[in-house]
Order: sequence, then structure tokens, then C-alpha cells
Amino acid sequence: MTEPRGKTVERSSDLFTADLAGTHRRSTVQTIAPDPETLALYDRDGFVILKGLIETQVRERAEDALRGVLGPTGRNNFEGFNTQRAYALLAKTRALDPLIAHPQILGFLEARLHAHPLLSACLAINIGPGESSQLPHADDGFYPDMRPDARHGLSVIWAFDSFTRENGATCGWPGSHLWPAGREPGPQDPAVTAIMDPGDALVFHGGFWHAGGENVTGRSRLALTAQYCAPWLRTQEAMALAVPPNAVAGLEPPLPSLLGYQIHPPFMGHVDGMHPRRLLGT
Ligand SMILES: O=C(O)CCC(=O)C(=O)O
Repeated sequence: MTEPRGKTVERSSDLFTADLAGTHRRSTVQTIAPDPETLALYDRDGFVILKGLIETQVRERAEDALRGVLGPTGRNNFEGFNTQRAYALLAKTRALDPLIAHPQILGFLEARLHAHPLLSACLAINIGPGESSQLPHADDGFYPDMRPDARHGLSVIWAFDSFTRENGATCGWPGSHLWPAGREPGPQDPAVTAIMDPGDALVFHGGFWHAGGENVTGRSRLALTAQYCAPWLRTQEAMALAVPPNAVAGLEPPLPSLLGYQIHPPFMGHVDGMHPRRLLGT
């Protein structure tokens, strides 16, 4: 009898942890784990605000890039009729890479989502003067399974302007990530406002109910939101189309993996039986 070529998995229970599409060279990525107090707050409230995560120079470069790609105002009241958005950002600028793959965000993802998450959506949101409050929602709401303990998604909103009660700061309902499926915020549920300085990041559970606030000022409020999901879920933006392979080829780890150039064991994400990174020739 000839010896089998390649991997053999002996037990069915090991099948879903074995990488059968062929591993690809692993790279080391810096992550910074959140401290236990921060994690405890996140677990209790569904969100935390991380202060001053980026240097001024990185922030200013990112802000310039975002302002340069802002699109027209929204097409519906969810996007906001007085709010500009821009999508497919990783195809348009490299200035956001340090935020999307910030070591403290990666540490959070690893602690509370998955070691190999996907970037589900990444967009600029510039809430303009006169914008009304957004409809409350949870970012996991489009997945049919909204169990409180589901780890579908984790979102981050980076502030580029000061977030105030008047200019559209994100508001949210503490503990709402633990609510049973079907419960929505009502008048009896007090909301909190994410007051932030430029460079702060609001990190929240995919089940956390939140909304962009009303902007009663004469100035806009700029944010970047990066939303991550578990590697077995469909992403909101079709990243493989939004960011073409020639743009991905030059990206530093873990960005290709975040964009879907990864295998969720044993086969999920393969291309013609191969690890998707082989397509990049890297
Ligand atoms: O802009 C904000 O503060 C929140 C926006 C938001 O949650 C969304 O559009 O999904």
C-alpha cells in the first residue's frame, strides 16, 4: 500500500481545526491584549472607549485621506441625508492601515472575537450639520442569529473630530449586547453618549445597540468605522471585489488576512484548492 501524500486527519472532531487547503507562510503580527479591567467593562456594558491610541501625525494623515475620499450625502435615512460616507477605503488610501490593524484593536479582536477575523466593513462617516439621530441598530443585526453570547462581530468607531452631545457623537445603550433577540431600545432605556477626543476609539460588541447622534451644530463630525466579523461569516462589503488583488499584494500582515486572504480550517476561503495568498504571489 502506498503512503498517503499530504495530511491525514484521524478523527472527525479534528477536521474543523486542520488546515487542509495547505498552510501559507505565517507572519508575526504585533497585538496588545486589553487589560482585564477594560475587558470586564466591555463584557458588562458592550463597549469601551480607548483613549488616544494614535500619534497626531498618524491621525492627521488618516484624516486628510478620509476628507479626500468623502462621497455625496446618503441615499436613505440610515446613511443620513446630511451625512457623507465613503466605502472601499482600503482600495483608496494606505493612511488608514495603522488604525485598521492597530495592535490594541487586534488584541481586542483576539480576546473577544476570533484570532483570525475578517474586515466586514470599513467606511468614513461624516455627520453634517442638521443631521437627525440615526435609527438605533446593532451591527450584528443582519445576521439571523442575535443570541447575546454570539461572537459575530466587533466594531470600532475612530473619532477625528471631538465627539460631543451636540455634533452627532455616537450614542448607545449600555448592556444592550446582552438583551434577548428581538428587544430594541425603548423610552425606558437610558442611552449614553460617546464623548471622545480625536484619536480615541469606541470599541463595541456586534450586539450593542447604538446610533449616530443628531448634529445641531454648524460643523460636521468625522469618524472612521472598522467593523470586523468572525471568519466564517459573510462580510458587509465584498472585500475581494472592493480591494483588488494587486492592491492587496503590497499590504502588510494582517491586512490581507483581514480582507479574506486566509483559510478558516479546514477549507473555507480556498481558491481552486489553494490558499488564497498564493494568488498574490507573495
Ligand atoms: O456614525 C456613528 O456614530 C454611528 C454610525 C453607525 O453606527 C452606522 O452607520 O452603522
